[in-house]
Parts: sequence; C-alpha cells; structure tokens
Amino acid sequence: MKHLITLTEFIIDRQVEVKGATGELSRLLNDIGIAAKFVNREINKAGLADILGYEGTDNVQGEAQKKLDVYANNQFINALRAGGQCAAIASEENDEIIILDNPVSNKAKYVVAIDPLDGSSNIEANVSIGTVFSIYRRITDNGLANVSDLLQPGTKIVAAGYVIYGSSTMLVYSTGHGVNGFTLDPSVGLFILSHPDIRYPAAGNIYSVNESNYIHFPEGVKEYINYCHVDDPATKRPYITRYIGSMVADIHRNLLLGGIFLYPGTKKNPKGKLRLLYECKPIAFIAEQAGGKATDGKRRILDIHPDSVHQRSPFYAGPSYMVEKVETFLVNTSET
Ligand code: AHM
Ligand code: MG
Repeated sequence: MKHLITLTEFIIDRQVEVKGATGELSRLLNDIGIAAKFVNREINKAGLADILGYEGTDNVQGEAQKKLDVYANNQFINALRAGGQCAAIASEENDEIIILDNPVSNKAKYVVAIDPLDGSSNIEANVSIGTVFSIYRRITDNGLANVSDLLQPGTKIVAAGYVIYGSSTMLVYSTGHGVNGFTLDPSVGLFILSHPDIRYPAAGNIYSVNESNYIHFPEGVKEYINYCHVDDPATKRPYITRYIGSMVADIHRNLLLGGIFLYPGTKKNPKGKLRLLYECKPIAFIAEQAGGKATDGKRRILDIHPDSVHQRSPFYAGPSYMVEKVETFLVNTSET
C-alpha cells in the first residue's frame, strides 16, 4: 500500500520551512485540524438536529443552524485555549477579540483570526460550508495580547487556510510555501494528503458572483460580467457561472477547476459583505500561494492594513490573469 501522509506528519515535516518555528506553530495547526474534525462530526448530523434534539432549541426552523455556528466557534476557541500556543483570537462570532489570559497563553507567540463557520445559511439545505483561519505572530511582548496583534496586514500571515465541509471534508493550508490539501478519511478520522502543491490551472472559465446584485454593482463590475457573457471560444467565453453562496466552497472549486470569485461593493454597501480580516485575507494568502491573485478591485488584499476587526472589503480572487482583467474594468472608477 502506498504510504499515506497525514496532516500531523506533514505539519511536522514542513515546520522547518517557517522561519523561527520551534514547534508551537505545528501544535497550533494541529489543534485547528482536531477542532475541525469535531465540527465536521456535528455538521454531518445537522439534518438530525430536530430528531436528536439540540440543547436549548425548540424545533424552531433555523435554530439548529445557529447552534452549529456557536458550536464551531466554541470548539475552535476551546482548542486554541487548551493548546496554549495562541494568545488571542478574532472571530466572526465575537464582537470583541478574545484574549486568552492564562500563564501559558500569555507567553504564546501567535494569534488567530477565524471565521468558524462560513456560509452558515447553507447548512439547512445540506450545502457545503467552511471554516477560514489565519495565524499571525503577535507583536506585543509576553503578557496580555491586544487588538494590535490581530490588526496586522496579510503580508504578516504565518499560516492560513480553510476547511471545507463538503461531499468530502478537506483542510487546505499554506505556511507560505505552496498550498496543500488534506482529505478527511472519516473511517479512521485522519486528514490525509490528497492534493499536494495546489496551483490554479493555467486557464479558467468559471466566474462566481451573486449576479442578483448586478443592478447595484459598480459599472466596471457590470462591464466585466458582460465580458464573461461574450461568445469568444478563443478565451473560453462565455464563462460558466457557478455560485454556491459559501465562499469557501466557491473558492475551493475555482482553485481546483480555474475560476474567479467576486464579491464587489454595491451602492448600498460600498465595502461589499465579506470581512477583511478573517474571510478575505486568509483566502487571499491561499490564492497567492496557489499562483493567483486577490484584490479589492484595486489594492492587493494582503497589503491592506485593517483598522478594525470586523471591517468589510470588496473581494476578487482567482487566477492572476482573471483578476487582472476585472481590474482593467475598474481602473477608471473609484467604486470597487
Ligand atoms: P456569513 O459569514 O454570514 O456566512 O456570510 C458570508 C457568506 C460567504 O460564504 C458567501 O460568499 C457570501 O456570504 C454569500 O453572500 P450572498 O448571499 O450575498 O451572495
Ligand atoms: Mg462568514
């Protein structure tokens, strides 16, 4: 039988690639992998929520899904607290950052920004959802971490990735040396290296956008969408529309099959919907590591210095030439 490489083995084998790593990052990544397995287990039985009975729910439609958000958040926070390698966490689920105050965490080198369960509106329809995570080296000294540790530009990311809970569950991550994907074998409970060195395909023909917002999009985005519709076999157009409405799932498919993901601003919400710190930046890190590009329509996402934990940003990610094409349509406008 071929030797299978588990996530844990891989993390340890590759830890030398990270400058200054002494094992803490490996343990932190491993903790995220373990928490993801618990979350995966709960997601797999989400359809049974009403039958099995979730504590505190009254069979109200949607309540179990809300619980799953909370469950995932708690699971990741508890894993990071227990692991002791993380000093503070920014989560989509919490207004304020969580400062882990105990003697071990106070000495931890890292902080984590996480969206524990993204695309949660899709749970009740049994559609893929995901977790998005990123790890930074803290900038404060030992003691209590603070928000400045998390408000760093994406260029400071030490490791980032996502978990997709789909027809298979996969964990995809990078420490800045390429992107690798691991598929969970549920029978043995191990993430196994299944997608080594993921790169965007050279040519893509998928575009993923919530086109129902078309009328509200900036003119440049409308023009780009019109460009996607044009019949031009030489450039593989018209492109194929694929939109799940779970960013992780849309990004993952486009990474493997070749496509661009767009979440532009609109007149009503000029910054779009997605959150810079824990949705856009980790995905931008993966996109770049896979040979692609991620921008807010004008600026490289990883260069943007966040002002606040929950700030939003327009988001375009995919193969470089596809993202650059959108940018050509946005060059003469202030809207993105
Ligand atoms: P959420 O954080 O509330 O789950 O929202 C984020 C999700 C993304 O996964 C997805 O790309 C986007 O919202 C879809 O939004 P829309 O329904 O506006 O197309
Ligand atoms: Mg989210």
